[in-house]
Amino acid sequence: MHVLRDRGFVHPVSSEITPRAAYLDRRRWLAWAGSAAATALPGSVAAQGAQSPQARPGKGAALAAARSSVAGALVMDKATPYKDATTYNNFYEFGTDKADPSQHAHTLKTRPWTVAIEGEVKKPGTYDLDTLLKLAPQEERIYRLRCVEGWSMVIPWIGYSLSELIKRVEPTGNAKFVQFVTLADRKQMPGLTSSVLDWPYVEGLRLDEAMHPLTLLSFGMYGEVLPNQNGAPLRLVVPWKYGFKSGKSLVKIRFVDKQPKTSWELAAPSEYGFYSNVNPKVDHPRWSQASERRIGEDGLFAKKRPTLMFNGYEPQVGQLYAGMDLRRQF
Ligand SMILES: Nc1nc2c(c(=O)[nH]1)N[C@H]1C(S)=C(S)[C@@H](COP(=O)(O)O)O[C@H]1N2
Ligand SMILES: [Mo]
Repeated sequence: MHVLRDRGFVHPVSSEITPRAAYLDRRRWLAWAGSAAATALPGSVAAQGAQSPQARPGKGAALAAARSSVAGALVMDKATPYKDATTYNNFYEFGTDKADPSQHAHTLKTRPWTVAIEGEVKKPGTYDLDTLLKLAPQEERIYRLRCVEGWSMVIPWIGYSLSELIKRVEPTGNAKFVQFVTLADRKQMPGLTSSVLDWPYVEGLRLDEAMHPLTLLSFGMYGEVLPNQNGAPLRLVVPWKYGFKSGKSLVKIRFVDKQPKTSWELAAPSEYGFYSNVNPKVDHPRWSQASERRIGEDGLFAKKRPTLMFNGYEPQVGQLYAGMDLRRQF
């Protein structure tokens, strides 16, 4: 992708201004790029609006990516500062405090790494990280991620649609759901001594949710490979769902015919359902879900911003839930 730079003002190349959906995204991206220039990254599409190249924000290896053209993949909100995105985390395998993952996840060994593909597929097997990294072109996508705790972030993720992998392993007609299993190794993960969740941490999606182009298999963020605390070496990012549907450090993807259990459902079935769609109209049993605090931007005492249906991705994903009672199937 190319943009022309003229004294810091960014123009789209006219030949790129099609199709319409991509154009709309690009306009929003340009607005975003302008506001994000201060934290932009060379080699990353987030950098293309920058007036002067800056060092990548972290210490991870660079991961090249092209700007995504998937509809809805580039939100216009200002990106969360890298520091906040990498020090305010939920990764219970390393402890339940927000600062625990950044302090303890250095013990996670992310290579060698394999992901097992099992169940209702014609091509099951064990896929090596290097194979997965090259399976499809890496794209940068600027997604909102909202946690059910009432905070949100905007992160320039790198990865490709999970559908790219799913298509290659050829689900059978019996595959109706996909279960995601994440690493559970006591030697690497001090949080596993706690019984706060059942280990390994598991998540699930309906096959059509898993196939949606916005469902991202992510390997990086902010122009680099994922930091350990954010789910290295690969994780899921499902932008219209609460953060807890986005499993980190995946080791197994299983195609099944029945709705699989998820760790949060098992831990608190009255609070966390299978679907976990962001729905500002349905309160969590213990608090409202109508608003959120943007990490790094909205101070503790600032007015919260309203939470959007499906986290703002309703135009892209609302159809997946047409006819469902979202109060009952929460
Ligand atoms: N394996 C694993 N994945 C996980 C979690 C976890 O505890 N373990 N927490 C989830 C929750 S509650 C959220 S909000 C997001 C947080 O992702 P982030 O720290 O990269 O922002 O990861 C999700 N994925
Ligand atoms: Mo969360």
